[in-house]
Amino acid sequence: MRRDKSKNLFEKALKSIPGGVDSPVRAFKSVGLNPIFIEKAEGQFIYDVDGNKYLDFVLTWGPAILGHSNEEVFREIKLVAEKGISFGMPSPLEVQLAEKVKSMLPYIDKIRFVNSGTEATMTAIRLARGYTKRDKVLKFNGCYHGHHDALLVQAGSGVATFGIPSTPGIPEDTVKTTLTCEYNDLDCVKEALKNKDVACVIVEPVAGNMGVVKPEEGFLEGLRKVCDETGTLLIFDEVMVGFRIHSQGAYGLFNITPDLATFGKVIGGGMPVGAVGGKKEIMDYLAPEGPVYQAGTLSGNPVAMACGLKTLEIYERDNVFQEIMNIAKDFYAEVEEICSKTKGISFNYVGTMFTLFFRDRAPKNLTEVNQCDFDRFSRFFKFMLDNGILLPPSQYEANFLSVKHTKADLELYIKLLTEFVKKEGLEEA
Ligand code: HOZ
Repeated sequence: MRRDKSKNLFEKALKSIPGGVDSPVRAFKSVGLNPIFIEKAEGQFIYDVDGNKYLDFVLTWGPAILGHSNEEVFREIKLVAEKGISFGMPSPLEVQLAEKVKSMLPYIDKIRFVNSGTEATMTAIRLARGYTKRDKVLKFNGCYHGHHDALLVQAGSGVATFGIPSTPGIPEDTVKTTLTCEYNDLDCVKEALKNKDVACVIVEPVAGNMGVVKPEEGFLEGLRKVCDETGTLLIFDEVMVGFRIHSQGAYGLFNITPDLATFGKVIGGGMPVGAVGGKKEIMDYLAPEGPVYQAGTLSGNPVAMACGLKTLEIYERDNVFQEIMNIAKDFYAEVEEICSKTKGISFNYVGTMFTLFFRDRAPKNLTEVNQCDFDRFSRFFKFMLDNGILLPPSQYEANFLSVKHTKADLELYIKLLTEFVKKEGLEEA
């Protein structure tokens, strides 16, 4: 497979863009390759500038749950864009998207739209601090909540991929108020909250940014209970998992109601949309109703709102979550079967997200993810890429499925995984 045009573009990009990419996770640096530059994406496939076609498990890092370039969504975007692409004033579409999300997630009384997942979690943290009049926040190692100062501590995603323990540029004083616990360690949380001075616990209810790591039985329930006992707000960060682990997210899957939830990715259908939503009495603390300030010129942008709204309408109408699960069921069972017969591989999946870990047992926290065989992951990534499958280029990331992925597509993944296992001599004797 030749990738000369990508290589040339990357060389050019390096001269004018730091690291040649606009987000570190796109660099294939940790797997020892150059990034591919993309020409177009359709359905379950993505095409690079050299004309190579890949079955896509990155799906723009989650949003493309309908597959790429859905025609109905495109038509809607075009119709809306023809009336103007930004007003800086309220438009009917943001009300419609708010109502749509509320109808799908009944625990949300009010929702504020922003432009990214980072903005959503930043707003949620400020709101929690303003509402509780407490400064400290608690997050979990390996969870990634975007790149704002307060939460870029022991973070997953690119921060873990590139082994960056703490980022220059974030003042010591800022992170003094950020407490961290290992994922699934409820005792650590109880200890941290006992002085009743923590504003909020923010958690990915299923972690996706250290690969898919599941909450152990009782963990989320325990968080809810200890938060209630100590007056701490519980924030579910659903930027990655929203609409992907269940059609009603963590609320639907675990029957636990957070005080606030943050969204991104699927909610914008591929356009820059984030959101924070939750209980009325907390949400009304946001300006102009309340004293906590948050703003954005492009927030609620009509084209982005139209894209998110149409995506969610199709998602609901076509029972997209269930459709994906119908196809994924056998695939997950087959991958589990392969893992049970091999050494050095394990598998975690929840809903439409999965990660294959190069470690004997599926990890339950960041310490365990850090024990994976990263060289083997790099070889796996390259092997799959050379055979026409694009995976996220890091062990610390989740793979995503769309409604366009077919049984045959997933069989190709299984076939290649089986070949890789043989090649690496991983079969159990
Ligand atoms: N949050 C995304 C997956 N971990 C990555 C987005 C990015 O950093 O570009």
